[in-house]
Amino acid sequence: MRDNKNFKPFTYKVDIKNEEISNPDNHIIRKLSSMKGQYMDEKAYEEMIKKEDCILYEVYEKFAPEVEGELLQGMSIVHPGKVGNEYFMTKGHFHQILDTAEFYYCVKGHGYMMMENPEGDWAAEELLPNTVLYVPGRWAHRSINIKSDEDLVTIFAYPANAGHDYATIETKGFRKLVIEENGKPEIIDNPKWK
Ligand code: PAN
Ligand code: ZN
Repeated sequence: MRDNKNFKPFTYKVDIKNEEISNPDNHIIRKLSSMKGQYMDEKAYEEMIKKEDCILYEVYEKFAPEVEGELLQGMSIVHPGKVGNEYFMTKGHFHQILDTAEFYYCVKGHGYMMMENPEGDWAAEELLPNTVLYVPGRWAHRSINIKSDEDLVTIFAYPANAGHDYATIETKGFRKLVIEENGKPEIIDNPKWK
């Protein structure tokens, strides 16, 4: 949808227990194979994918016209698990229109949002139920599930015309990673960061 002249108000239900929103316009399923080269431990990645191309995370979207001023919304679900000692996480991205922000509301689970901007700053904010996270414009963002037995579920909204730049993160990675060390999450430098 490229214009919003005939777009009408709407409501939808968020089902936290079943991790669904009503009548989604899109359901994205991201598997291990879509994350090649993104995890630190490449050997662990290869061994895992040989066994099963498992689902890492899912996104339900509610569309809005892709014009300035509209908001695209949805639910993001990162499943529990690790590749080596690095937790399951989303690909992460900058918005194509860099100066566009995003609102996140965590409804279930425990995790981190890893963020960084082109100016060289980074930030990791903890996500717990009822935490609201504001990702300002210019900040790349990636959700990371640090629980071993529960999904990390968030509701998000961002400008519908923002677009996604995945390529920058795919090539450079994030400056920091969240891994498990002695049973606890630790933030470390990404040895492969360019
Ligand atoms: C979210 C993300 C969602 C999945 O809707 O798209 O959590 O993460 P990736 O897009 O990095 O695979 C968002 O930030 N949209 O802009
Ligand atoms: Zn985003």
